[in-house]
Amino acid sequence: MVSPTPARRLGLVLGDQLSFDLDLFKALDPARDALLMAEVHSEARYVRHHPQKIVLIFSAMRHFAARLRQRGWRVIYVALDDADNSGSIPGELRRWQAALNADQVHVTECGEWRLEQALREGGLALIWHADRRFLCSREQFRAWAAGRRSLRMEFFYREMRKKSGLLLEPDASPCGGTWNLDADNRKALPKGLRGPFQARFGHDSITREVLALVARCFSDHYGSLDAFDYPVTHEQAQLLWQHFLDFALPAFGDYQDAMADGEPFLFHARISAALNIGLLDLRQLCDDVERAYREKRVALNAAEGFIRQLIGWREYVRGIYWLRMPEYAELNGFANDRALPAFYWSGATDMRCMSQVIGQTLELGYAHHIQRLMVTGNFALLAGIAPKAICDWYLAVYLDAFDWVELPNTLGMVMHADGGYLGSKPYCASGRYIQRMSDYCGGCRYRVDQATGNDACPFNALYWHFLMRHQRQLGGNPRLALTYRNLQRMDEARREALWQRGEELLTRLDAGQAL
Ligand code: DLZ
Ligand code: SF4
Repeated sequence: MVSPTPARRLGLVLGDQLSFDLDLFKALDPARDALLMAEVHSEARYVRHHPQKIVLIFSAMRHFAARLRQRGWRVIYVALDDADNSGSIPGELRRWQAALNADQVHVTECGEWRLEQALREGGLALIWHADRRFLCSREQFRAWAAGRRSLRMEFFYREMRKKSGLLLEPDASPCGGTWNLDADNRKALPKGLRGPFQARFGHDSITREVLALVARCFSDHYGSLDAFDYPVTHEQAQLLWQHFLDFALPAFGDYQDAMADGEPFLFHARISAALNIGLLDLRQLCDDVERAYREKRVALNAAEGFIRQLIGWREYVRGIYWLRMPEYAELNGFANDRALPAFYWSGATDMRCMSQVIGQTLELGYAHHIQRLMVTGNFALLAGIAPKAICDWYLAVYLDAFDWVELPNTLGMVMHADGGYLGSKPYCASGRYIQRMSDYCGGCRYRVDQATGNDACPFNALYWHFLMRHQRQLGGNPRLALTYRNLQRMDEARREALWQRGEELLTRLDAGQAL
């Protein structure tokens, strides 16, 4: 008797899961199972993603589907404009499960609580696989966090160094005798020093087709398509990575926090989007950087600074996200309710630092961490923007932004809206910080050395206004003790003038005026 052909199983591969190492590929069999990849309006529109982000994901998905087919997989690829496209991931999964009569549906943990919830409630029994592209699983983080009073990144980071064995001496002590060289990552840029030339990637026929599709379907989204030059395959991502190792990593350590006019990248790797969608592998990156240090091609502050971002901060924020969602997204510790100023979508402001960072964001879908934290983020914090509004902005405009990484960074680190759960003090700063770490102020219509008057840098009065209006919450924070002492030492007239200038700036924002 001939046994019946087993029913086909179906595996879902999302647009940020483009890795050949997914467990799902090991659980399924190319000879009889099928994979589903789908371009859907709901994912592209739940915030108005930068058009280049949609191009990156669709083009990388199409390239990955082709590679999977070359490896013998049957891939059902649903393009955005396919006639029967239901428009959502759960919808496509239901449609294809029924069409194939699949008896099992396999999925990998999602990067976003929202989508994972939609899949869990989507009416199908699913077989879930862990996302092993991270060093620390959700469960391991939960176990680390359990019973701790304070979840400081520094202690988590040390655990990850020990777990990975990265940058350790044979006796398991940290290379160089100290775990964290953050203090050696803050040099201001010497005048005239520029970042290296950029690795740029041209468009093949797949990317050209996607560019046309996105231009047609997402003309209502903010951001330009013109400069799209990002890697869309694993091979291209490797070239971008190699370029960083050769040309930028040696200076990355010193100038990690520096900013300069007309220099969107400086010595940053620009690999975060490729890493977050699966085109690069975390362990390989860390091993390559460690090797560069051991072979004396780069200094320890560069190697440690880079590895800390990857196995420290990046893994830590992911852990926090899955520990605290969904209520984390609702936190609003300062009860902010101000709308996002329109210039976040245009760059049309006289504040040079803001117009530079927003301008490059709209042009490239990129800004580096200090630009995000200390310019656009700092302004949103000082101006009391509603956390949801600024979080959605970051999620939309950056090519590398997915909720698991964007939300804790913005809501927690930038906005301090979680009441200090993630950071022990808000990263509030006056124009002086921006002046020290950049050359933006030289080309600005505002005077960074003034805090009151029409020409005064808006960051200055807003900084003091922020501290005054939240004195009840922040006044007892030991890390702000010196700052509050300085405020106390000011004479009353000065404090009043700063408050009034802050009020005037906020009133102008509320009236929809640019600054
Ligand atoms: C960001 C994104 C976009 C724009 N489009 C798609 C898509 O059409 N299909 C898809 O599978 N994934 C897309 N993504 C990535 C998903 O939004 C991402 O998987 C979730 O946000 C979870 O991280
Ligand atoms: Fe930014 Fe103020 Fe400097 Fe102008 S003066 S660039 S607004 S920090």
